[in-house]
Amino acid sequence: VLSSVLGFPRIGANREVKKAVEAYWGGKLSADELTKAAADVKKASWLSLKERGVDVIPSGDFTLYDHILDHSAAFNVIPKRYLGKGLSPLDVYFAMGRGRQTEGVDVPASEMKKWFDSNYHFVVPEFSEETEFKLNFNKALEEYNEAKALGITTRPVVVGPVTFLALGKAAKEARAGFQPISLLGQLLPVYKQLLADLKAAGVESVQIDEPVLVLDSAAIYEKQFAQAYAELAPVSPKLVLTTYYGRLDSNLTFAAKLPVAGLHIDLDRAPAQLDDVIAAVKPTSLVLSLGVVSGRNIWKTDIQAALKLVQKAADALGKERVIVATSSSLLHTPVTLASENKLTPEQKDWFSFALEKAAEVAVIASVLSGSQDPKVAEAVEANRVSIAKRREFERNSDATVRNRVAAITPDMLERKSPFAVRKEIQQKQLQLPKFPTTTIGSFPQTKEIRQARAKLNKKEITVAEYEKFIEQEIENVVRFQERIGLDLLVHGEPERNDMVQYFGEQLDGFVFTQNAWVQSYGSRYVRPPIIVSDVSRPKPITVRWSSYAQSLTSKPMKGMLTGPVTILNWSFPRADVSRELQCKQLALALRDEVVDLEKAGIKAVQVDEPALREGLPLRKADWQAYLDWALPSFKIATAGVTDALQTHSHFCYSDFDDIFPSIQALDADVISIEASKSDLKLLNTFKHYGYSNQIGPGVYDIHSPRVPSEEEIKERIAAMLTTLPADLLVINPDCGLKTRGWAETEASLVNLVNAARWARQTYA
Ligand code: THG
Ligand code: ZN
Repeated sequence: VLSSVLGFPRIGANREVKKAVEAYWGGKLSADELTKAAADVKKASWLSLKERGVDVIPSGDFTLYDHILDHSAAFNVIPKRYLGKGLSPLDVYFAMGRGRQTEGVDVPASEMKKWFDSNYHFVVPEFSEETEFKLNFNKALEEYNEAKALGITTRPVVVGPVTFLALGKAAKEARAGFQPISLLGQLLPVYKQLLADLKAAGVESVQIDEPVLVLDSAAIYEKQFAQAYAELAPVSPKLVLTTYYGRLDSNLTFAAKLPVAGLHIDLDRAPAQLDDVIAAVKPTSLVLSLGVVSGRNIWKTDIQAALKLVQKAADALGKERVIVATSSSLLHTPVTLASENKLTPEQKDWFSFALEKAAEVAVIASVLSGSQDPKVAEAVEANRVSIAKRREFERNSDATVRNRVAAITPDMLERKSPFAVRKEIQQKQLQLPKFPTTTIGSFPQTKEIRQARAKLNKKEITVAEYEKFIEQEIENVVRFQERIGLDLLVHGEPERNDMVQYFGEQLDGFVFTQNAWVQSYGSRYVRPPIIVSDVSRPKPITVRWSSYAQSLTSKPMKGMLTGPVTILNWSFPRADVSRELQCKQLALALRDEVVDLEKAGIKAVQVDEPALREGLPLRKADWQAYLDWALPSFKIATAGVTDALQTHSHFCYSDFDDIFPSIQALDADVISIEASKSDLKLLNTFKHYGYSNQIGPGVYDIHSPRVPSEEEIKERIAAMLTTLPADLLVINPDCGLKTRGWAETEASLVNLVNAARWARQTYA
């Protein structure tokens, strides 16, 4: 029985890729040096997987920025705006990912979207009638050869054709109603070339990723799947059709009939599909790759439980038709537990990161093969002991917290008066002008801020010195906002490493890591905290900083919190109790914080829920069950205050069409949403549903260093006002500014304030 890993973190054990890519952007590393740095990381990954005993090692899954962007570049899916500017192919690639504003070049980044229900973002391919597919390069083949030169035979990973088109969007210049999937016929010859080249190079099998098969929306592509694989199979190495993050459901009927050699299913997210899948593939000769080791969490795999699943498949199909695998790529997990030295041995024993998961896959496959190796038996026994210890720990609960959750009543979810009443009371306190300007909360996280935090962690400065430094940063941000004329101020969040990690570190029930980075997008990584037990707030968290900031100014200061759903979705949750319970525990902790902020004299508090949308289950049938606890959790957190407190919330990503009524139901006084890259879509959403509270659709994209002109912002405001009432519109960027430098932040915000002044005159 073979063991297989579907993909590995691309960031390097010590964030080597981030460092190299950013050095390249900064002109401190050449393209050749960047290639070399990447090669070192790939080599280290392949060798360490081999060392852990993994049989099927992936190649072609590496990326300098985003694997979907790589695929677009390889297939020549490059919007014209990036071409003809004298940029090298590598710089065109990065310009697509992050935009570019250098001498003679001014292009915004392509749209980024959340990758399925994860905290990873991909760069959305843009298709039109003009798209001319051709193979600019064959990444899968290059990496296959690169590994082979090191003596390692790998299985190339290729994004499948239907998924590639289905995840893309129609380019602006495409005709109305254009559907990317209509290009399948033109795309397949290029796939044939790619796969035939792999075959010619001696590649035995290819992992072809079609994760759209776990979505409801794939059902309409049945014909296209049949067409694609009928054409590709004859010229390809053996294809393993790979699905992950969910269940195949009715798509199984056609997927199991495709002319491929194998099918991979996710048994971490969807263990219940195993029986149906076995039944569907039994009459065929398909090999079944069973994703029993989670690619999405950091918990040690219960090997006994995994063995039961794989054994069942082996009994039904024969061992030779079974592969033991990770459920998905391991890109969502940190590289290795070996880099953690602050976790207690007890805690460390609960977890597996990517490399430890690779070892688990190998052990499970060995047991299933009937291995008599004493090392395997030892590993299985050690795993049994670890799992038993964790189960023992899970029996602990915090009675106060549990009782408080059980005692939540419906009235705790509702504000005292309706929005119209609150709006007047709030306006009296806040005295904001029409089209008030504000920001989403964070200001540039400068090198100095990061250094101060690093020094505090290394005890090179005292807590008092650190706090003095943070106060100075807050004062600078406050003076800056006053100077350029923003209306509702923020303190800038210099004290926070990350909006989720920071709260994780202040709350009981979490553990956090030293080096457990996970890629979020491009060169931006996060370190998700881990929920290990019941969550509570030992003491106020942000009150000190928000009150300090308010004490500096007569303008209103907005308190800044991360919402319960987002903290949950961007942490590694525990697996022994429901997400609902964990979310409600977080909601109660945050409710206390919001009430404390109001008591401290803060008049507006923002509770961000950027991850509310991405947490939505992949299948529509599961949505309501999620919304039934996610929406109340936000309301629990924000409804403990008087009518006078203006609540804000922020949502990233504009795919709101389907849940806009839920956003309205949160009843936040003001929401801001990321909108700048899909204006039209969002406006249609407003037109369709209407919106009754205040709203700030972002007027420019902060994910790129590019400075928006005043004209551009005015145009956006004018467009917004075609569907939104003027007294509801708030003017703000589309997300927090922590990734930006000061120069572009100042230039952009000055343009934003000027555009708001223009709007006040124009729409008086
Ligand atoms: N926090 C978390 N997840 C997120 C965001 C976040 N997911 C969506 C969105 N925001 C992604 N955006 C970012 C933006 C910036 C960074 C990470 C994700 C970032 N990371 C620093 C880096 O890579 O240099 C490291 C931060 C640190 O020092 O802790 O700047 O905001 N959880
Ligand atoms: Zn955002």
